[in-house]
Formats: sequence, structure tokens, C-alpha cells
Amino acid sequence: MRKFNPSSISFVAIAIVLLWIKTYIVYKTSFDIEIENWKQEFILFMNPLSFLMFIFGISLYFNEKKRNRYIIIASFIVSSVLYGNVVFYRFFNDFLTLPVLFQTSNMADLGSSVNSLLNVTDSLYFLDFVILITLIKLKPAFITNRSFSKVESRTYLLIAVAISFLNLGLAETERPQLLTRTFDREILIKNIGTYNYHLYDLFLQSKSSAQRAFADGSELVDIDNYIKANYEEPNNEYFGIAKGKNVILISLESTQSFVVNRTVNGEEITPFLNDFIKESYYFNNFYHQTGQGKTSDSEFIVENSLYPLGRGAVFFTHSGNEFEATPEILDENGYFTASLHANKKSFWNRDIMYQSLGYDRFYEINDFNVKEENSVGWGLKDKEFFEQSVQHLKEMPEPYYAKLITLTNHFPFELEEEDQLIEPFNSGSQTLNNYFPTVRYQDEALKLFIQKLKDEGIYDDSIIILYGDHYGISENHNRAMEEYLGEEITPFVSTQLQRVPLVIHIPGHAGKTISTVSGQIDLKPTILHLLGIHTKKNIDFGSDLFLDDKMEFTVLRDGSFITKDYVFTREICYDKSTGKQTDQNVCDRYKEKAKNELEYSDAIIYGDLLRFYENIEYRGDLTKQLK
Ligand code: GP9
Ligand code: MN
Repeated sequence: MRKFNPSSISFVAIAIVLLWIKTYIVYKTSFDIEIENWKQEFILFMNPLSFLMFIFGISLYFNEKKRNRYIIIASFIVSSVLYGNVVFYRFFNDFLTLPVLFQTSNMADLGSSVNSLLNVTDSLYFLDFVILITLIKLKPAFITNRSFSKVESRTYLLIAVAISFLNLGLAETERPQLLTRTFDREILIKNIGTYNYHLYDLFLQSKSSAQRAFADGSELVDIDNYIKANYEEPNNEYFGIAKGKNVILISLESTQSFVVNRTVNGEEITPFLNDFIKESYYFNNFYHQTGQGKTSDSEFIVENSLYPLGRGAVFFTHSGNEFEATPEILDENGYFTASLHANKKSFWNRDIMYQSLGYDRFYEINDFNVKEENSVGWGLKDKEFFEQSVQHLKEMPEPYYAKLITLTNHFPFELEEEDQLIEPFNSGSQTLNNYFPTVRYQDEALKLFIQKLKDEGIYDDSIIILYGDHYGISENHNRAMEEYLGEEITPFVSTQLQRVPLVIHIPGHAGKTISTVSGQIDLKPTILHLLGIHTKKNIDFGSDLFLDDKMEFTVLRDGSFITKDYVFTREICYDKSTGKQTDQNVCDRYKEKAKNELEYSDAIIYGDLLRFYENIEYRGDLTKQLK
């Protein structure tokens, strides 16, 4: 039996440790990764290890000569990937992803300036590689290269697996649903490490490429027929009434309808909104339809009239797809289109996805003056955000379509003393308690913004659309919600709580409250029709909210649906007038429709089907044209 000699170190171990330490040093020196506590620092430190153990562990199955060669080559490739990220980061302030690598415009930008991005000192990024080669050449006595026994290899593998799980487990406690939600590259890299991240990215990419490759466009025929059958001509009374006006679309973070026209501790929660809806069109049966992609899903639905995905965020998984989004259509109609959001541009992969949606400009965190003093919770306070956004609006060529995404009313609903205009609620849930003051703050910020638009003369030239992006209070807070609402939260009530406010203000229009059942999916055709743009050729699952006889039907991403009289959720049909379970049959006839809508929309996204639609001039001939 071979004896273990503690004074000798295996070459594999040296390669791993060198690359591990190097990766950590690179994290700290070449990337700007925000660390909030020691646990995050520890995760960051350990995250390259499991991947490196696997990659270099493969060498244990080779004989000595091949093993050394393998270690050298692997070390070079891994170092190059790391270095590639460093160079990319210098330019884009972001990590590499496969879609980005193949996005030619990005690469062209990078290519032209690549010289200025490389430094002589960059050779240091390959220092460990040089050390490995030197060691092999000199063969010093402290290195062993003996073969490993089966038991040793297995122990090695077991340790690698254990480290991976420890890493994932720690990451999960730090960021629940890390992999299924995939919200931000930086957060992912912080938690699973840059190498595992690339593997994960590769997995996502191959999955969607395969689904895309198998699609040939024939799937579109059924979908097109379905859409055509549901299409209604716009209402003449509203078509084109806002032609040529600016569109200011405001995403209200985590704002649910239950706060509108309600009080907490005897005080109004949204006094401004309550007044504003009196001079606007207010939709009080409007539902969010988001999934795991939260804000990004709401953006996706509103601008594409497609459903988001059941798993993951479409902003991440299908950012390279062909879309026919509102910004692109408006751009073709002479509009300047911009999104304004004071967060990192990579969050929700917005920087990449916005190109596919056809945005002309993304005003992200670097376009705002964000300081410690004007920030709270997730970043720039809404009041400051709106104020600085007005400056950007003033610079935009008119007419413009500007989407403003607020942030202060985000979980965990933090607020500074000076911004707290009402007292929190008093229940067992701090989340619900603090939700009210932040909603109140957002309402105040909106009031100031609208006033500023008036002062700047923007108000009368613009239609202003406010919508809640998704729920703010999850079902985890049902008990506290029951206390607040004074009723039991059944699945029926839970579904009704998915209503978010939608307010459309059109200058010169008195407005009214419209109670038709509707959802975020309906906004795209609604906006286009108000601006006098036809949508007959679009693949939109929603319909114009101003139709006289709009079908009262909305599907949520979990398959629940709402009609004029019924709510169907968790396989149970509820009568809206009583809130009680009713005969299943009355819901049955909508079930098929709900299922079809989600499946058709998914097929479009997974198969990237709109790319087949691009050059089709006249919809009527679709079947023929695709043959
Ligand atoms: C982040 C903001 C909030 O940029 O959109 O994201 P959310 O967690 O609500 O999806
Ligand atoms: Mn949100």
C-alpha cells in the first residue's frame, strides 16, 4: 500500500489552490461586487472551489503525463474565461453571457476598443499558469504526481460534491430561489461563482437553442387563427384620441389595488391617487399576470401583450428573441423611446432585453445622481427619481414614450423617519405594517411628479399611465392581511388581491371608473389604439380596454382565471358574488381558453416564433406564406 507523504503536495492541489486564490483576488480587484456582510464574503471566497475541484478532478483519471498536460490546458482555459470577463467588465461593467457573446453589436463595440482595454500588466492574470509550467519543467521535490487509489478519488469527488452543496445551501439562505428566479448576474456570480455561472448560462442557452431549433413557424398558424378570432376592431370613440402625444408610463412598485381608497389607522393610504383617478380612467378590475420575473415580467407583458414564462424570467432566458414590442412599434411611428430606472442596468438583464424590445435609450443608475443621502432600501428614493427623471424627459425629442420604474415601495419596505407620512399598521407582520407608509410615500412622490410635469408644461402634451407591477404582500402574510381586511383570506380572496391599479390620464378627458375584468396583457393594444396605431397585424393576447364589449376574462400566470362572474383558482370555481365555491361547469368553458392562451404564448417564446412573422406583410395569407 502507498503511504501518504504529508511533505509532498499534489500538482492538482497546487493548480486548484492557485486558480482559486487568483479568482478571489480578481473578484476583489477587477469587478465591483457589493458585499454586505461576512456571510456573503465567505460565499464569494468559496464559490470558485467546487467548480475547480470538478474540472481538475477529471485529471485524476489520466496517467501522469496526460494528467499534467490536462491540468495545464484546463488552467489556461479557465484563466482565459476569467480574463475574458475582466476585459468585458472593463467596457460593459457587466459579466459575459453567451447571448451577449453572439450579439454582434456589443462585440463590435468591444472589438474597436479592445486595444485600449488591454494592459501590459494583464499578463499577471496568467501568473498561476506560468507557475504551473515552471513547476512541471523544474520538477521540484515537494510535488508528487503519483496516481490516486479508487478510495482517494471517491473521497475527492465526495468532498467536491459536499462543497458544492454547502455553497448552494449558503447561497439559498442568502438569496432564496436564486436559480429559478435569476434576477441579476452580479448576485448570481456572487453566490455561485463566475465559472458555475457560465455553466448555468450554457445550460439555459442550450435549452432555449434546442427549442428554437425545432420550431419551423408552422406552429404560428394555429396561434394566428386564435388571435384573429379574438381580434376586435378598435372603438372609434377612443381610437387615436392621443395621437402624437407623449406617453409616460409609470410602473408602481409592488402596488396592489387594495390600498386605493382605503385607510390605515384612519388615514388615507393613497390620497393623491384617490384624487387623480377621479380625473382619469381608472380600471378597478385589472390584474397583474407576473411570474417569477416580477417587475421584469410586468414590463414584458405590458409591452408585448404576451404572457411571461411559468419558470424563470423571460428577460433572462429569451432576451435574444424577436419581439414586436411597444417601444419598437412606436419607434417606427416616429417616437423616441426610453426606459428610466435608477438601478444597475444588468438587473433583470434589462440592458440586453431592452435592445430586443427596441428601446432607444435606457437611463440607468449611472444617469442618475444617486448618493447615500437620497437613497433608501433598494436605491434612489422615488421623489428624487421622479425629479431627476423630469430633467431627462425635458431632453428627449418629442413625441416620446418613457417608462419610469419606481423602487421605494419594494420589500422590505424601508423608509426614513422624515419620509414617513403615516404610521405603520400594527400586526404580527412587519412587512405588511411597513408596506402602508412606503405606499403612502410613493403616492406623495407621484403627486410631486405630476405637479412638476404641470410646471414644466409636459402634462398637457402627455398621456400618463400608472400601473402596479405585481403584488407586494405575499400569501406568507395572510394572517396579518386578514386582520387588516377584516375577512378570511380564501384562495378566492387571494386571487382578488392580485388586482393592481391601472390609471390612464388623457388630457382633456374627464375619465371614469371602468370595471371590466382586464390584465396587464391588455395594455399594449390599448396604448397603441389611443395613439391611433392599428394592431390588427400584431400577435397580441390582450385586447383594447376601451372596447365597448371587451371580453371580461383574464388569465394569471399560475393558470387561475377571472371572468365577469367567476374566479377559478387552484382547480376550484368560485362565484364572485358570494366568494363561495360553485358548480365547476360554469368555469369549464373558460378552462380551455385559459390553457390555450398560456400554451400559445409559451410556444411563441420557446420557439422564438415571431422571427417567422417578421417579413409577413399581410396576415390573411399566413398559412400560405409559411408553406
Ligand atoms: C429592480 C426592480 C425591482 O430593478 O425592478 O425588482 P423586483 O424585485 O420587484 O422584480
Ligand atoms: Mn417590482
